Parts: sequence; structure tokens; C-alpha cells
Amino acid sequence: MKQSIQDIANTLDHAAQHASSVEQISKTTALDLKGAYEVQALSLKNRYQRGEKLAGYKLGFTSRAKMEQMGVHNLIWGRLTDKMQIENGGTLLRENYIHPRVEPEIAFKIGRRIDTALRLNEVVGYIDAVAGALEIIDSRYENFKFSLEDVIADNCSSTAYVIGDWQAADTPVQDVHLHMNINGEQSQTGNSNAILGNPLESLVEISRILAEYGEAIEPGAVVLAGAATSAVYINAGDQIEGVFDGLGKVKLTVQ
Ligand code: OOG
Ligand code: MG
Repeated sequence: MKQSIQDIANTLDHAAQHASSVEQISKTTALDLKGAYEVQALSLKNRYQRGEKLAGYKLGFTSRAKMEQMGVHNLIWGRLTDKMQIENGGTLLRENYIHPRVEPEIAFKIGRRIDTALRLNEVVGYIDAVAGALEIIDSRYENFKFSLEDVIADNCSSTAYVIGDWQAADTPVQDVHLHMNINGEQSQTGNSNAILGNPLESLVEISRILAEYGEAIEPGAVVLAGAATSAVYINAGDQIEGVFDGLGKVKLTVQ
């Protein structure tokens, strides 16, 4: 059935709240990119009405590994809320999610308001701190399959994130070797340069996109640069550990 932008937003929000998957929107309703970002904004509005607060932004498909895994080759962006954050070493309840996956990320904490498109040599001056992170994504679509517009409407599968100890802003984030262990076994290994050649480029991109959009990034906001490796399905009982050279460890238990 063809649905309005508001109906789609409500459908996706409901699916996220109840951990129940839905059919891809693109199977029944043609959304363009603008419409897809409108759906995302409306679904976030529902979250804000329930008391969640905007905590930052995430980029997606900034690495070849992710593009190829999901078959989507365009950079996407979504919004993070405070409720999505799990403390380092914390627990995620598997039953609250549809088919969650985890991926290693680099996180930035913004120190100065960004309301203009920044160049690579400028972004450093806007960063308060950097960290290794784990993002948990949970597409609301059946079988974790989607089109570009579907995934944007679904807030880029955003569902939870864990940030490691914040490090000084000048701690190198380029050429950081990283790996992800699940139950003590190495599951993924990579390098932060897989993210747009330099994870700082993700900040350049989000500053450009949001400036066009008329939205500013406020001090204290978090930006997730995008996964450096493919994402991995997680199960109840899993112990997940992201290890980032020079940035420390990020841990999550799945219950
Ligand atoms: C979409 C989100 C992509 C990333 O880091 O590339 C993403 C998905 O894969 O479901 O978060
Ligand atoms: Mg991600």
C-alpha cells in the first residue's frame, strides 16, 4: 500500500520500538532522496516527542567494505539520540532488536559549533575529543535488505552506539589499526584509513551536508565517521571488544 511520508515515518519508528521488521518501503512507495530524508526527520520527531534528545550524527557507507557488504555506494547520514548510547562495558538486550549487527567506528566529540562547510585543515579546530567506538545497526527492513532511499528513511539503521574513553583532540585518528573480537576471537580487522581515506573526511562531509541542510552541529555532539570494516551479526551471550591502536578498547556484552 502506498503510504504518506508521515505514515512511513510512523511505520519505521514503530518497527524500531517494537523490534519487528517491515517490508522495504521502495516495494510500494517511490521515495526520492529528499523524501527519504524527510521521513528520517519525521521519525526522529517521534523520538524527540518521547523525550529522546539529539546527541549527534553518523555517516554511513564511508568505506568500501560497507558499500560492498550492503550493495549501496552512496554516502548517507543519520541522527543519533542520547537513548541510543550504551556506556563502554555496558549491555545490550538482544530481544530489543530485530537482527542487530556491530561494526567498529571512530567517534568525534565536537567542541565548537559547526554551521558551515569546513575544509580538511579546518575540522581539527572543531574537535574536542576523539575515541574508538562500536556502532550497533539494526535495519528495520526484513532480511536487512534495502535501497539507498529505504536505508536513509530508516535513519541509516541507527540503533545503538558505545564510545570508548575520550582521548585528546590531537590523538591521531588516521592510519589507526583496529580489530573487533567476538567471544575472544578476532572477527574483523581493518584500518581507519578505510573511512574515506581519513576519518576526518567524515567531518568535512557532515559539515558540508548539514550546512546545505541548514542544520548546525552543536558543541558536545558526537559524530560517528562510518564503519571501517563489514558489520557482524550479534547474538545473546556475545562479548564484543573493539581494539583501536592508540585509542584503547570499547566493550559491549549482549544479553
Ligand atoms: C546502514 C548504515 C551504514 C556505516 O557505518 O557504514 C553505517 C547499514 O549498513 O545498515 O552505519
Ligand atoms: Mg556505522
